[in-house]
Amino acid sequence: MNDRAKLKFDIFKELIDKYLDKFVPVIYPEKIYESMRYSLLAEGKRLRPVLAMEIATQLGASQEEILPAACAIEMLHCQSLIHDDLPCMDNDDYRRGKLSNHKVYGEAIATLAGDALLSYAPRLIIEKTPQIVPSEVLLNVLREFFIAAGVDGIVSGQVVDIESEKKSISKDTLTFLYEYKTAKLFKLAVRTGAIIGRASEERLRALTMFAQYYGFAFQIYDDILDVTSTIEEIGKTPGKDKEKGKSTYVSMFGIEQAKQQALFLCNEACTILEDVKLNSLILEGVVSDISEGLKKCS
Ligand code: GRG
Repeated sequence: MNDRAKLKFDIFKELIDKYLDKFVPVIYPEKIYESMRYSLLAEGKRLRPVLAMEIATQLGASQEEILPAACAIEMLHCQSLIHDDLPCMDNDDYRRGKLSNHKVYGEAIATLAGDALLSYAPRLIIEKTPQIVPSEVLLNVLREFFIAAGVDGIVSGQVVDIESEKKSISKDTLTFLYEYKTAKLFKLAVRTGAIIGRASEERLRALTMFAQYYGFAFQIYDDILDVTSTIEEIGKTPGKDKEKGKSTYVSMFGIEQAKQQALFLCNEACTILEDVKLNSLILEGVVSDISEGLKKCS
């Protein structure tokens, strides 16, 4: 990402961090709020809320209109990470460069922290979005949120992920997995930004396709990093996919082919961006971060 894009990205990220901090206070019973804050305020990239903010504001919405929904998306993402790390799921000890939530607060509180974030998020959209956003727009945003959070979204992605462990799966199943586990939240982010920014149907469709390509490239890159990186670089334990017998693009096709596929997907994402004419340095930047990162992997 170039310097101008990075500067804007960091400004949005700072706003999102400030907002998240403000909206999850520590009150009685402190333990649950502390556990929510422990994961939520940890050093995440904030990619999804920044994408939502960038799209909404490039389309003419104000930052105030999109901030609550952008933060709600980060809360949902954070919930999925907390639950994903639990011993009954992927059993990971590290996340975002720190011990995972259940390692610090125990499994019961970590599970409840995830649940609490999941129900806090839509409340934030309803209660904090300014009134200039019409109710029908808000309802649409909430509908997108519940689709992505539910059985038509990351829940089914996680189910197929678990059921695919230590099995040889088809390419169609792998595609389902990437789409539901990862691309759905990027689609939620871009669609939320587009809906709040009152995008045309045509733009909404194009941005959804962008998120599909970007989400797939992102997951393939994440799989490659699992094999090629250190814990310091990715903030979580590397080598987990192999240890758990996960089917990934890397395990099915090898690093080189996975890399080529991810680069192809980045190119497709860029082509859509040209057509969509949003002139967004951030959207171009997040794609180039993956393609540049891929070129350095071996
Ligand atoms: C919604 C009830 C409910 C359940 C969730 C656990 C679960 C079901 C889904 C897990 C989905 C999951 C963890 C997908 C992995 C996606 C992925 C590669 C996440 C890493 O994203 P980054 O790199 O993380 O953006 P940071 O920490 O930077 O935000």
